[in-house]
Amino acid sequence: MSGGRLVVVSNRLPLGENPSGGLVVALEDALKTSGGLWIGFSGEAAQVASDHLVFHDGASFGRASFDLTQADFDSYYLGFSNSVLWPMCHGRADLSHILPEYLEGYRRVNARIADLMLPHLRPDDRIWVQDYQLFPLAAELRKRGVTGTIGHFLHIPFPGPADCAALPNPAELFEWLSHYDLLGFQAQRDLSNLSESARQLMDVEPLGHDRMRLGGRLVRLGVFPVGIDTAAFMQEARDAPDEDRMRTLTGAQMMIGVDRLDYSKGIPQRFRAFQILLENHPDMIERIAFLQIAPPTREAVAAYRDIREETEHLAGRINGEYATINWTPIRFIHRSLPRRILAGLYRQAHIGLVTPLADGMNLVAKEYVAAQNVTNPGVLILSRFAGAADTMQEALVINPHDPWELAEAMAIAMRMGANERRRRHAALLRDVVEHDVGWWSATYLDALEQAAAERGQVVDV
Ligand code: GDG
Repeated sequence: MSGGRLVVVSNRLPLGENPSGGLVVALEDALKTSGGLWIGFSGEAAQVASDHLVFHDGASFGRASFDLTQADFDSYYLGFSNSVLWPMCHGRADLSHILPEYLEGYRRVNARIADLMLPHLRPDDRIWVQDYQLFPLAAELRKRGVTGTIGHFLHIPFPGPADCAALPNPAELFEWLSHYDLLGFQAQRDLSNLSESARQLMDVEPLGHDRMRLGGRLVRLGVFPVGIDTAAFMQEARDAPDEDRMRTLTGAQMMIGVDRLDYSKGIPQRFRAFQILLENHPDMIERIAFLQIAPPTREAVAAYRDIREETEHLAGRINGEYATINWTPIRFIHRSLPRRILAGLYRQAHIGLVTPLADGMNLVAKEYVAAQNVTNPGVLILSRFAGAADTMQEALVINPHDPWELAEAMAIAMRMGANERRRRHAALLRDVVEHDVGWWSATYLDALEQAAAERGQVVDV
């Protein structure tokens, strides 16, 4: 980055000594070389919200956290972020739960974050805001006199006109967005949804394919598909415990799913498809073992308790019907496993099952590919509704709503010969290696720099 300091703001601050994880790895260099700062929620509930940021040592860049009261956490995070925005962005307006105090809390927390940031900002900072929890942050900073370059990246899908219209405040959403210089999305689909929603709800016409005038301000738009730390994950999978252990344990080929237990991930749909596979292809009985790892998430929200019940019930029913003395069709682990164990499991799995009904990108698809043994790789089954499907066409790309199609894809994957598996995997791996998380952040930051250079100039549009 040629300009000023990079300031990243995200809902959660990566804490602990030597923080790792995809985003940290991607942003560390830019933060380190620019003397940058990362700001986010500490994860701690406070009795009384404090009036300053808390700084943390132990990383190669500056880190500063804010706390939240339980009431703020409930309304801003569980409430407006995850009971209103999340369902609308994933095409599930029917699961939303709109309460006026959620929106108030969301506005209040974003305003407070702006207040806390203000004393630490410099005029030439490049501020990069992450995700849907912080849409109003640029508007709040502008109100407080911040005139520098601010970008946003949305990790989840952007809603189309029908879902935008289901929000309690569609016009306010566009007002929030208008204060960014650059809006980044995972996939072309999201950029198109933004343009179409703005056109239908706000009567705004896009300026070409990558600019829009919102509220009198010029906003640049771009698609930046996020990746993983591919080289590190490949290494982790190679170093993982012995490949044959799992197979001798189960005596069957493994099919794996790894998802937070979220209704957007299509877990019940894949269980139903698996049942159809066993029904239509009885030769698969005792030959395929489905391992679903689904750590709990947002359990205080009712829709998440419902999905847990539905999933456990289905797994129990299918196991009751098909299990033999020697074989359990579905193993469902409702806990988080250590990353290196996960890497080893991906590598041992003959099928990686990634079937969200809607997903910004889906990093599990990329991790599964990176973890494979290149001489005997497994097969990725991928939902066409994951952002990842845009670039991962050599997977078996399926419609997750159609359990018959999905069951057939499982049968095809089970029978696929080594040559075809290698050919498909090589193409997928090329994409995952080339477009890793470092590529993602560098591409976004270049675009933000470009936006900074163009600001102040009269742009001919
Ligand atoms: C959002 C968007 C977008 C899962 N279980 C365990 C575990 N995981 C890790 C996976 C993967 C990550 O969590 C999940 O990432 P996804 O991309 O699949 O999904 P979201 O959490 O919904 O993320 C998504 C992403 O942001 C990035 O922009 O791709 O579309 O929804 O890395 O491996 N990790 C460990 N144990 C588990 O049990 N250690």
